[in-house]
Amino acid sequence: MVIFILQGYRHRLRAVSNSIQNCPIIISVDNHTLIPITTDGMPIQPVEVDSLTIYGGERWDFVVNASEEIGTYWIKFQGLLDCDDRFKSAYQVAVMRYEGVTGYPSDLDEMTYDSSSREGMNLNTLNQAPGDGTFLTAADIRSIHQDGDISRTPDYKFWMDFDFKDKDNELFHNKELYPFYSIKKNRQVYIPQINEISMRLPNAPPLSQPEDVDYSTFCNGTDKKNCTNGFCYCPHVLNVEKDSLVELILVDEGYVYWANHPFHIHGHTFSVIGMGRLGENTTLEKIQELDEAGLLERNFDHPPIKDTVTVPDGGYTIIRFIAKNPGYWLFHCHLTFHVEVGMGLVFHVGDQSMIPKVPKDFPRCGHWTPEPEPDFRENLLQFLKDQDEGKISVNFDLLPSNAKQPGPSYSTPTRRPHSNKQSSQGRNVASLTLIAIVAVLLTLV
Ligand SMILES: [Cu+2]
Repeated sequence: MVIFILQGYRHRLRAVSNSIQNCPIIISVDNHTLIPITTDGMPIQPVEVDSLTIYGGERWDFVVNASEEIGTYWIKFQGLLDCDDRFKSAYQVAVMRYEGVTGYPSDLDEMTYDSSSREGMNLNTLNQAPGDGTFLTAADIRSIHQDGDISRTPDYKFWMDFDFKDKDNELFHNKELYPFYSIKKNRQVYIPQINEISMRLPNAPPLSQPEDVDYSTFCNGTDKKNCTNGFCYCPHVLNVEKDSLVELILVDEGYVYWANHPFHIHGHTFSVIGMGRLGENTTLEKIQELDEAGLLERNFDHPPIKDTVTVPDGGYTIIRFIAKNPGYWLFHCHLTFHVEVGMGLVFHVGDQSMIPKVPKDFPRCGHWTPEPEPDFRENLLQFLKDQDEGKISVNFDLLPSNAKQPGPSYSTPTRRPHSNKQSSQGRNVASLTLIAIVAVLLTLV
């Protein structure tokens, strides 16, 4: 891809990350700085940086001044975590070309993973707390606007802690046939949960068919439902009154994997008022102790207004929003596998009287449970027996891996204190999706 620019002009670009995997991306342009001016569509006070890290679900607009010598320059995208040089060494490039010249900045074959980023000040740095000024986190930037009165005592304060859990969940580990600790470590599927709950969709859509919904199944962190063998699987719904002020303290305990979860809200924006990191891992209790001691700092001076934010692994992010929009709104990790298996919840804002009725003949839907295969258990046991005896060979790796270091895709998990269960490394990432779409919105600002 080639983006054409005019010397002496400012150019506004928009980066959108639809990264569905654990793959933040550092964006930079050789010899040029970036001046981010919006995040998730909301204007911010401009800052000049050398690179910008973008997470799944985020959008950033930034300005590039075409103030260098007329020529061609690489726009670089360097993947982190599952995309970094431990696993995939994933990077991409595009070309920024001044009007009046042709060609490329260098031979593409000379580009390497290591050369696909730019030194210097990075904004939205991965797994860091606001620090010493050599980088900037999302919490360090300042909004142009103030999003209402968010500094008063919140009407609701929700703690949300999350990590990957070694549960026998019904989605991946049948507790009788192939429980978590009975299979090879690199086949164990840790499940990312919020407050030890995997979000399950309700039996009918509450927005359009409220009369069909079984509200008795709804659950939350203190009232868990449908729990089997420690695995809770229920519609995780938090009720808040319209126009109330809601505070969320997101805690990534970070014991399993060195991962990163970008959290995204629907129907609202939130102010990012705090961020911190205690180390490679932490606990909910530790963060709560800090809060009780008044040590969780909150910034109310033009905090950035966003709808997607990262949480440092082993740390926390504090956000507040005013629940202005009645309805049922998803709040979830933006990584596809994580939200698919239940790393999300729903804010129910207001009550049903505030939600308009659906049009006549609006399509209806609900649970559909297929008839179980009559001999499923027997067939599966026979399959496993045949596999054990070498009669069947099964390759679980769906796609070949180009990893320098074959095997699990995440870094080695650390062990939780007092746990006598051994942690395991994770699943292979079968394929890499590194999607960063950069579109020139306004060539001339
Ligand atoms: Cu996640």
